[in-house]
Amino acid sequence: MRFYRKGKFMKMNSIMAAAVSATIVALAGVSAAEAQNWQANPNYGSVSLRTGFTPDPYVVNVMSGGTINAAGIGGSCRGFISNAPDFDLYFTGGSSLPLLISVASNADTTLVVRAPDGLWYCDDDSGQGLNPAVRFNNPRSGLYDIWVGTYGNASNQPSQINISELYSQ
Ligand SMILES: [Ca+2]
Repeated sequence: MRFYRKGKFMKMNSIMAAAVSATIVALAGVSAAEAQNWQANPNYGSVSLRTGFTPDPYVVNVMSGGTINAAGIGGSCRGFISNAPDFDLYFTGGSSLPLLISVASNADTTLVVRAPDGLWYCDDDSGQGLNPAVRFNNPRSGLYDIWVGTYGNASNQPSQINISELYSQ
């Protein structure tokens, strides 16, 4: 089993990998088989935000979808995503506020986020309607790679990523 964690490449035997995976699930994130490439240039750019940023939410227009089935990441990951991230958030935390990443779309979208801890956090329908939302309490500073997936198929759908410390879409 091979995976990246904290930006460092590691190869582990299956017994160790199983033990690590069990720990990771308990933290609500999952390690990934890396079919998608979090290090690739994001499709729709990037931003650096510091806690207390305005305006809140920070909104990014993207197209959801791609050819990769996010279920291969494991955990609750669903939907079809692109190889490269759709958007990269460089976040500087330090307050008591959460970090909320959500999607607004007329389609059934999903979210895949690779957080600074090197783990993957996914959601399908926790936001408005059939849209996803991911919440990080006491968010770490660092890079959040964000994919917006299309549930059930590879079609590309107009979507907005909302990045907020106050509320999710
Ligand atoms: Ca959904």
